[in-house]
Order: sequence, then C-alpha cells, then structure tokens
Amino acid sequence: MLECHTLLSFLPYYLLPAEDGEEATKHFLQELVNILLAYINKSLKRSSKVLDFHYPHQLKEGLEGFSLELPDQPDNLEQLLVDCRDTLKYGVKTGHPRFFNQLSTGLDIIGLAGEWLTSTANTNMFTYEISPVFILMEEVVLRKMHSIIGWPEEDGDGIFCAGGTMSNLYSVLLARFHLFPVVKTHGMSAIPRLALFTSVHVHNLIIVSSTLSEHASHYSIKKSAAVLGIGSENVIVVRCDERGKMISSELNSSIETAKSKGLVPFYVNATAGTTVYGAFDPLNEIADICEHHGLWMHVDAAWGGGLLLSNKHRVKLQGIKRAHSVTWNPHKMMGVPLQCSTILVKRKGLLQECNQLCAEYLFQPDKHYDVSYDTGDKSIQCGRHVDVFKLWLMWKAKGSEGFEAQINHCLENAEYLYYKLKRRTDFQLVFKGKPEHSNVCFRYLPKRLQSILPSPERDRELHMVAPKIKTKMMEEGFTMIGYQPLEDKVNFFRCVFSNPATQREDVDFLIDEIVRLGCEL
Ligand code: ABU
Repeated sequence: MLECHTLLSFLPYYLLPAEDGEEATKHFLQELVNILLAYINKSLKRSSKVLDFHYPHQLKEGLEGFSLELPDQPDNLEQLLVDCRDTLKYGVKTGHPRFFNQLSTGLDIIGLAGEWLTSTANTNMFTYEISPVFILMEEVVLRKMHSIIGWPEEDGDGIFCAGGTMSNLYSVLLARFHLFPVVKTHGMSAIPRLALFTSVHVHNLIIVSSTLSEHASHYSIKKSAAVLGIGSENVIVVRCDERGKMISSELNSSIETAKSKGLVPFYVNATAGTTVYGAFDPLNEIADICEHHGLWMHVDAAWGGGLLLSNKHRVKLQGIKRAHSVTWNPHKMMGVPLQCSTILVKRKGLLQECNQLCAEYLFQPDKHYDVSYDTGDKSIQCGRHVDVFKLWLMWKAKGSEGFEAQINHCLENAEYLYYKLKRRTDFQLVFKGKPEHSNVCFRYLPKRLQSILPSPERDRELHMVAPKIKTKMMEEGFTMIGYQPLEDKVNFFRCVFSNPATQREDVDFLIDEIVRLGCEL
C-alpha cells in the first residue's frame, strides 16, 4: 500500500472515478477533514484571532505561496490541500464567539454536516424524480414553519430560495399576480401604475446621498420594484418612530395620498426585526390597514422570524398570522449555515400559478408519481440548491426547544451589553430603551469628545470614530463589529448576537477592545 504522502503527490485525476482511485480519494478527503477540523477548533478558541486581514492588492499579489491565479497544468493533491488551508487562513472566522459583524454568524456542527451531505448528494430541487427525500423534507419543514406562524398547515405554501432579498422579491411578485394575473402574460403595460409601501428602516439600507442629512432609502423592496418593472420610485417609504417601528397612521395617510394621485396601492411590507435597530413593526395595526384597503400584507421576518420559536419573545411578532406572505431566514437567528431562506405563502397554489411555465423537458405531466411534488415550477429559478437538509437535521438535533434556548441566550447577551453600556459615560446608546431583538446600537465617545456639547462640528468628529476604530480592529483581528449611519444619525456601531458560542466574557472583551482602540482618537 502506498504511503499517504505519496498519494498526495498524485494529480487530482487519480481520485475517483479513476480506476483504483478509492485509496487516494480517502486520504485526500481525510486530510481535508483534518484541515477543516483544525479550522473549526481555531474558530472557537478565544485566544485565536477572528481574522488575519490583508488588503485586496496583497491577496491579489499572492501571500506566502498562496496564489489566486489559475494554472494551465494541474496542481497535485498536496498543493490543493495547502490552497484549502490558506483559503480558510485568510478568510474571516464567522463562527468565532467574537464575530459580531453580521446577522448570520456561528458555526453549527450538525448544520455543517448537513451541508457536507447536501454537496455529496449534489442534486437539484426541481423535481421529485431526482430529489425525492429532499422534496418531502422541504414540505415537512415548511409546514412546521407555517404552523409556528399560526397558519393552517395544510393551506400554506412556500419555497426555499436564495436569501432574504429574493424571498421579498417573491412576495412582491405574488402580490402583483394575485391582484393582476394578466401581468404574467401581458406585462406592466396591461395594468395601472402600482404603489407599494415599506418603512424607512427596513432590512438593508443604503445611503442615497453622501450628505448625512439625506434620508436612508430601502434596499430589497426597492430592488424588487425595480426588477419587476414596477419602478423603485413607486415604493413609498413610510416614517418610523424613534425605535425604528413603522408609524401605522403614516402608512394609512401614505396609502390615501397615493390613491389620490391615481396610483394603485397593492402591497405593504411590514418588518419583524429591522437590520440595524432590530425593530418590530406593529403587525396587527398594519394588518388592519391592509384589510381596510384590500392590500397584500407581507412580513419580512428574515431576521426576527427565529423569535417565533421562543415562548418569551414571540409576542413581538403578534399579528404575523394575518400576513399573506412571510420571509424567514433560518440562516440568521436560527444559526443554520448559509444559505437557508424561505418565502412562506398563505394561499396554496399561488406560487405555482404565478411562476409555472410547464417546461416539458422537466415537468412532464404524465409521470408515474404525483407531479405536484415537482416543485421546481413554483420557482423563478430553474436549478435550485438543496437548502432544506441542514435545517431539517439541526431541527432533529435540537428540537424546537433547543432553538428556543439558543435564541433566548442570544437575546440575553444583547440585554447584558445594553445594561453595561447604559451605565457608562464613554458610550452612548443610539435609541432609548431595551433592544427588542439582539441588536444593540451605540457609539463610543473618546475622552476628547465627552466634554464637548452636541454641535454639527462634534457630529462630524463623532461620525469618524466608528470607521477609525473598525480599521484598527480589522487590522489587529481580535474581534469584528459593524457600523453605519442611519437617516440623520452619524455613524454608530451595531452589535448583533446570533452565535450561540458567544458568552458574556466576549461582550466584555468587545467593550474593552473598543476602548483600547478608540481612547486616543
Ligand atoms: N440581509 C441583510 C444582512 C445584513 C447583515 O448581516 O448585516
């Protein structure tokens, strides 16, 4: 038998399906597993860094033998393993307990196993004939999510899709089709000018002007309107209160105004867990308004949906069952490896009616099984990745109670940070009151700025503090947190907790690190 290192000096074409490739394949994959295990262990060690940051030009030039360039001749297996190790080395350890930068964090081992299995199966979600088990799993998981929302299990529908923005796009598409089915065949010229509504604080914000006084504009709903030919200008942005919740009376008057201008309102996006503040819109009040005006109500619970699994926190989504559709991303608060996002629809059959084109090479009606399980024609994609298995496996491993404990823990961390910051004079909370979700928004005030009274000049200085701290933070690599401005508010940090590995000592570390990096600014 050949030694492992000899096998690794082979070229990749010695691997299966090459004849006698079993041994080389086994060694290669075992070595890869060793690299991944070392990475996982390191990711969870507090003594290791979150990242080893390099600027784009450094990575492009190549570092210590790691080159991004593609060769004409094949590299050997050993080199490929070195490349795998280096790829992880120069990346960001998003599972590290001190990574606070994004809504999706953590590294769930069962979820990871699910992703490995999914890639090994390497199949496509469009038909039952090639994904029998995954298609049925999708049905089971979606039904479970429907029942958690409060919809009758057998009525609902849904699909896994590529992220929250895509889920929201589906919701606008369905709402428009529900009102004007003719649009599918005749396009926008066959229907009147539509208007849709969302709050100024919703998921994914961009600053539309370089001046801070300009308002922040919404991203995913505007993008949907642009993609679907409705026009981003026809998205009407509704004002929020100081906590970032949509003001329902403003929604009502915006609808009336749009009608008076001859537009046809058809859709409202309510948010359960905004990206920056973690705010929950008043869903019952919004549902009343939607019912009154006959509008489609969508709830973007991409971030907040996980709270439905917590008996303590699900009250924040009261009224969600009145929605016509819901976006819920298990890859956020439930900690499922990316990506895992759903669009859930109350009316069964609508996804199919809206999107089906009956391609005969895939969806033959005369197959020997119930072809309603060929769910691919519900989708706007053709090929669709299997996103359900890792979630199904994690649900088996934790039970709903395990998810509940995990989510409660993340919100407890947020509360811990909030109370710590509230007591300090060198930190300033961005909004009053306890966070509703696991988002804590705050500024650090270097000594120099603590004694200066609020003024535009002080704001200009304060605006630069978070980016300066973040630069040093990333260059040193011990932790990572995001920052942004919002509407007229200058840059502030947003700390989010979705990683069950994070403990109070990590929260303490974050505060100390910000002070260490920022005290001289
Ligand atoms: N889908 C929005 C995610 C943004 C964030 O992780 O901060």
